[in-house]
Amino acid sequence: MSEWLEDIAQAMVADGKGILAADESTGTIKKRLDSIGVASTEETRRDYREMLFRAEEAMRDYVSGVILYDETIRQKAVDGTPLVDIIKSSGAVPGIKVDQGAKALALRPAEKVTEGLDGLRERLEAYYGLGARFAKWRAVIDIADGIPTWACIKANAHALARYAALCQEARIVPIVEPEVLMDGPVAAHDAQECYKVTEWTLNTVFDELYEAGIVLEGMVLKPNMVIAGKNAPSKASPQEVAELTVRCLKATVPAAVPGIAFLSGGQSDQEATHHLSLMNEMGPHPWKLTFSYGRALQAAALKAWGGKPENVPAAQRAFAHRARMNGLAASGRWQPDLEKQAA
Ligand code: 5MM
Repeated sequence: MSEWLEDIAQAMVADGKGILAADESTGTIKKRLDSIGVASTEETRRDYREMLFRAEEAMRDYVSGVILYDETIRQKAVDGTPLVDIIKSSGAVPGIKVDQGAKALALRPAEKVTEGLDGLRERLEAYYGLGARFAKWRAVIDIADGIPTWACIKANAHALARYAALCQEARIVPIVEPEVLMDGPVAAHDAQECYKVTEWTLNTVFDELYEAGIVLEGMVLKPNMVIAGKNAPSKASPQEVAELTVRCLKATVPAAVPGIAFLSGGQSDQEATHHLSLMNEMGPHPWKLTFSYGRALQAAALKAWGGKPENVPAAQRAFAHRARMNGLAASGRWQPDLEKQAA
């Protein structure tokens, strides 16, 4: 594979494919495994992720890249093959989460800033040696009374730009992920409020990326969709979510960015697929629009697996189905009937 940042970024948003976000930190993956009654150990985390990465059809046809966690990028499958090699042999690009989590922002206890810049240059060099060709850093912006503040948006955007510059220096494509939360502690905002905050955030992020000298052709943006909070009194329709999101992105994301890979953020599997498909139906757009889902790509497979080796084929089928639905959505060709046919 080409080692040029621009070529890697293009491969990450290849037609009909998207990114599998499998970079749950130890605390998050524990919650996921708890939900199916499986203890979170190094071995069960490996078994679960090996099941996903060995899902041949899903990985070969619909997954362009996989975001890994530090533990996973160093792990070997049961037969001794490095998990990274399994990903590469499917044709997908291995990537790595390099942020060290969203921590309380000093003097602004209701808000967070993502940490992890100290020592990042050295960590990126090591991850490159382990096979990572892209990285991910997630900033979280919450909406509630009086927040977000400019201080929070500015601090997070600045950190994203410093991270992105270090990545590009290390020949690693940065996924820039500023997430305006739909499932924060309050989450009672409507889609219009989400629009305003997302627009403010993305404008600030692209200002900072410009000042840091980022090559826009060699990055991928991973934003939230413009959507109401989970406790909002009224939800926006799928068509409204798609229209608001495309309008917001057109107003803020330069055309030089090759692709936008959405996070699912707490949407149901089908909602996340439906929204993506509607947005692509409205194309052509200046950039590719695809998925970088965690929960919305894994939930069905996790449930079908249940920690039992005999369930691996069923879990892989569930993963392949979800990946195919999202692959179709990435080219605006998903229809609700396709879900029923599979059921
Ligand atoms: C897979 O989850 C990622 C890591 O989360 P933690 O650092 O909290 O463990 C997360 O960043 C994820 O990549 C994005 O939120 C997208 O996942 P969803 O589930 O929102 O599509």
